[in-house]
Amino acid sequence: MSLAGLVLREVEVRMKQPFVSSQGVEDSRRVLVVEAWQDGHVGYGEVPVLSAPYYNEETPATAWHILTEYLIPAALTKEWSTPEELAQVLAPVRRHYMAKAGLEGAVWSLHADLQGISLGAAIGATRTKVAAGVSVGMQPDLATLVQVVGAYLDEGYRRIKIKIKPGWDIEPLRALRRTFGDIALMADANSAYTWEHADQLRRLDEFNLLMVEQPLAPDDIVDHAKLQAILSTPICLDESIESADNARKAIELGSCRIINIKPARVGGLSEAKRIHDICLARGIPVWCGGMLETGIGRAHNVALAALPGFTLPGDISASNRYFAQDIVIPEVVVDSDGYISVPTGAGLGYAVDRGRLEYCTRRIQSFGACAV
Ligand code: OSB
Ligand code: MG
Repeated sequence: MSLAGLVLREVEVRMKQPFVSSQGVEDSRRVLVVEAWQDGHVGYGEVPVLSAPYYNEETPATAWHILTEYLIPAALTKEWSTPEELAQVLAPVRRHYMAKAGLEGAVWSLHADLQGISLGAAIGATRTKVAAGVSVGMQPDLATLVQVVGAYLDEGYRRIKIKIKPGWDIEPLRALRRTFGDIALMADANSAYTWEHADQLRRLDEFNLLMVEQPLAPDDIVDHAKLQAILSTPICLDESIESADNARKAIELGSCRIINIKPARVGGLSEAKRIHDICLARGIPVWCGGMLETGIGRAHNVALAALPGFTLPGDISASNRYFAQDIVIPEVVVDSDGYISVPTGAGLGYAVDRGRLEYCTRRIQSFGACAV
């Protein structure tokens, strides 16, 4: 597969309200959008970096640098014919998984469009709809948390996840169980605890959570295994799993019972699918995580979550959970039963609003035969 050219943009999309986790605050999404062009067709990918390097090492500036200096030149000069082969061409660059995922994603989307099939069909998806969950950031107080969660339950979301850290864990979970009873509830610590907190983490068992996500450090699958051995709550890994090989080792060590797969965290849909396949073969349930993506990255997540091993509701919410206006038409919507339909049209399945994309663009560069 050869490309006529690529366009790289840095865009800014305002969020309706700030999103707060143990790793910091995001109040606007400054992400990169990659366009891959061929024969008048275009595919879109997103690099959903956060503003500061607290979730992983990447930022808008590092992703721009790695894409313009290394990844895009490699994609335009080396031989490859499928998105999976492109992933191999990009692999010699260490890490920088979100930068890679944006480029590979644009090519997956183009590849599907050129074949006249949906992105989901191109990666082997089988579901027609995916269950939507919502990730709720830290709130100023318990009353606000209860009110915010109540509103999402009313909208139909099928699973609630809250962000926790030492000092914002037991009380918020107790308040939610008292108010809403037996809802599908989980907590995400984004590595805010250490093995020293083992006793405190054991107290989570009383809340009958679906899982606790990434309690310990990203590089620590050893202490996660020790912790899983003393918790009845399943541990789900997020930051620790950046490749299929990481997933295999964590499963073999007993570091988790569930895995959150985000295409952006693992370098793209090809690696995400590989992690899915390993987990399916070993009986480890997976769900699709999110990085506060705009509609472009969100569309990729919807396609991924339609693979057969995605048996748990993901962090895939409606565009309007984060944005007053998204950059795709139609926006991603959740029906009153809490499901998102998997698009069947060719390519991404959601049209990019070109006017809005231009309006949101802060920086743009083209490569190959794409004139801007
Ligand atoms: O840990 O899952 C996470 C957002 C940004 C970075 C990391 C995470 C998150 C979320 C929100 O929890 C997921 C989403 O709604 O996109
Ligand atoms: Mg997480």
